[in-house]
Amino acid sequence: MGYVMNKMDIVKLILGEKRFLPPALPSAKYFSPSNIALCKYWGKRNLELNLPVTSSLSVSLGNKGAEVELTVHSKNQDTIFLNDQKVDVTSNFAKRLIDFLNLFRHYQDKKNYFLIRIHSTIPIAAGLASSACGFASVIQALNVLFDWKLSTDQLSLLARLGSGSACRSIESGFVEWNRGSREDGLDSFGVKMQETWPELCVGLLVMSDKEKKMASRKAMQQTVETSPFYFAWPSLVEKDLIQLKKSIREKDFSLLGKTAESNALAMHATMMTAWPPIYYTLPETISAMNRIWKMRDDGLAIYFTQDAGPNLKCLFLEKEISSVVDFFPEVDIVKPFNEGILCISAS
Ligand code: 2P0
Repeated sequence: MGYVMNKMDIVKLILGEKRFLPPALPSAKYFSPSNIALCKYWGKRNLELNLPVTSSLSVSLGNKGAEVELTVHSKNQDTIFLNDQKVDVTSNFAKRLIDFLNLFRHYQDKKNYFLIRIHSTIPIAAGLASSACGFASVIQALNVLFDWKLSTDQLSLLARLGSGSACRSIESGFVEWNRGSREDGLDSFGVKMQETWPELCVGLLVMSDKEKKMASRKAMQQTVETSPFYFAWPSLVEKDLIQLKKSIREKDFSLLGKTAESNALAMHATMMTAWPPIYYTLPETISAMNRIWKMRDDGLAIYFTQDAGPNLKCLFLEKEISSVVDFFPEVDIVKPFNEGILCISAS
């Protein structure tokens, strides 16, 4: 077998000599939005580089995301604060972040450690893509701090090394992550779609903000290796991506909603048939699904999607906001394309 590339090889390819630059500023801060996949990323063809089996397509969540501030400090290790609480550097959360930062400490023999302040406007690890916006913000802040002047494609590619879905949080709006076909993954990054949809709303229904039972990276691998239905996933995604892009182009909301909802349910079907089985769905999730299906039967155009957690994200148009709030008073509504009112909290 030939040489298999690792993350550091990719960083060297992208940054080249720039990786030895000293910090251009004492500190840098960047906010990246979370993103919700309408067609999911579920399964990797390369575990080390987070290269996906299929392409995926997401919409970003306005001002729901993470702001990361990196300050160069003289200590001999990183210090991390999450929402003003100090994080134990031996925790899994800290380890993933430090491992990622280790890829970029070439200046003066890895001596540049950071004070890292993360402010998240979403519950961490509740299936609301917190790692995606976190890694996207870290790479963006590093780019500013070291004045690397990377392109959005390069930033997306490097964010992917932290967490696959982070490559879809470099840009806002609809973003397609092209799977690419190269072994080094240099053609696998998020690309912003030009189309916007100002009336589109995403309603967050949080059933639980507890840390999830199984990390998605383990869950997707277990699914790929053991589900007898995983073989059907790649061709289903191909069809769903065509339908989603058509729905966005033609502003066909029912096609968008139906495709996103069935794609999420199909992803969960592959997990449920993995061994050991993986169920993120709670009784409260099922009950919310039933209410959404009933609302739809009664003529309201509302659909949902679900990620690696029990929470649902409803999809509907602006004209339905008051009906949705009547049914779900606790809903948190995001308008991804409305820069003026990014977020309406109904509760
Ligand atoms: C997605 N998810 O497309 C899918 C749907 C969860 C369900 O991307 O291992 O945290 O870091 O690449 O990006 C969550 O997976 O996984 C995810 P890694 P990541 O949004």
